[in-house]
Amino acid sequence: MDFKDILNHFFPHKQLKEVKPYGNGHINSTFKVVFENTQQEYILQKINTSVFRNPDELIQNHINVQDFFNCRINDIEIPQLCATSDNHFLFEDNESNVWRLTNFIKNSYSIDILENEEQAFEAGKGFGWFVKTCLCLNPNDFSEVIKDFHRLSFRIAQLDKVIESDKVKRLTSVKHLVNFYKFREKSLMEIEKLIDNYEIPLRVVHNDTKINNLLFRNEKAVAVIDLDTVGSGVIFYDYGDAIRTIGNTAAEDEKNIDLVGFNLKAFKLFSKGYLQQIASNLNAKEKELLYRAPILMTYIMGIRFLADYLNGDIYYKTKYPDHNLNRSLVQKRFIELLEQNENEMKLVIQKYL
Ligand code: ADP
Ligand code: GN1
Ligand code: MG
Repeated sequence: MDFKDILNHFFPHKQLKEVKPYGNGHINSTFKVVFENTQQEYILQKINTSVFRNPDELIQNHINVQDFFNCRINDIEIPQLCATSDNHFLFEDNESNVWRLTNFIKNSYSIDILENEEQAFEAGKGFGWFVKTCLCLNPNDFSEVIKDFHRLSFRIAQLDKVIESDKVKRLTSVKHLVNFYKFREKSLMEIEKLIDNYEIPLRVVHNDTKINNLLFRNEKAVAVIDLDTVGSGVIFYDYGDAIRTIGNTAAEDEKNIDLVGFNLKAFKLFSKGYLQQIASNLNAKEKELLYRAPILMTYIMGIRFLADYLNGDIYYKTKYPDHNLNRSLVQKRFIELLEQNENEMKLVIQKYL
């Protein structure tokens, strides 16, 4: 089935002008769509159904957020789902591909790496606004689209399993990296215990706050996108995962490890923007331990990239054989830098709480 047929199910009367691959997401296939004689552009996505096995649940989660947000006046947007002419938000083609269409946020762009520190403040404001707006939503109303998505014990077990099978015989070459991660697993598991005891509360959070899931216009945050994983989680997931990319001077997959640095100014500005939105709603435990969130999330992503590498690169999109390995090495280096900056991070967070 071609794009024209697919889009015809959403807009039977519009004439297609252009469809082109767009963005740098690791999961779905994303296209920008332009029709003739209309200013409004669209984002068409083929949902990765190996990752999201139940796309209906993912759409329902998006609708939960969209319906609630649309009853309010917001200065930041989220993407709006477009319905097909028979009133569905998903279209399944005759090859069982599942498609979704949303509005393209006008004149917006995403970045994969911070270009200036003001963007860190804007990102903090954007992601902080998102989680603040979700405070009234009930996590139990959201489906868990990927089971145990940020559950550390699950990610560790997943890594252990691929180490055990060493399916593509890559283990010997990454022993040092495995040891690095193994050395830290016990202390990070303390956070999971606090989540399980409800000392760190479950809220509706975004769950995928890397910098390219936020859109800018004229250097201002204008939209929070990629709502595929929105739902139950803890504040640490969003705050920590955002610092993982915003606080890093290098790209997530930088090959030259010497370029990986901790951008303290960006860390401060992100924290300021984020905590201005949400600080007054955090409990004492969240405030006390927020400084550990960046290490936790960088660790989780680091072992997920490593597990995918050992498993033959089946989950994330990769562009070359060692792509997942490089991603994991960058996370390792960034964890070391976060560890060195732990005291400074604590002070910054205290200041903005
Ligand atoms: P993935 O789940 O694969 O990460 P995303 O939903 O994050 O897919 O989309 C990939 C990229 O496409 C984003 O990083 C962003 O650059 C762009 N994008 C996605 N949705 C929109 C939108 N509604 N308006 C403008 N750009 C978008
Ligand atoms: C994926 O979809 P995308 O590219 O925004 C992944 C995140 C990882 C991220 C690492 C559903 O995010 O969990 O943090 O890659 N999303 C899913 O770059 O697995
Ligand atoms: Mg994305």
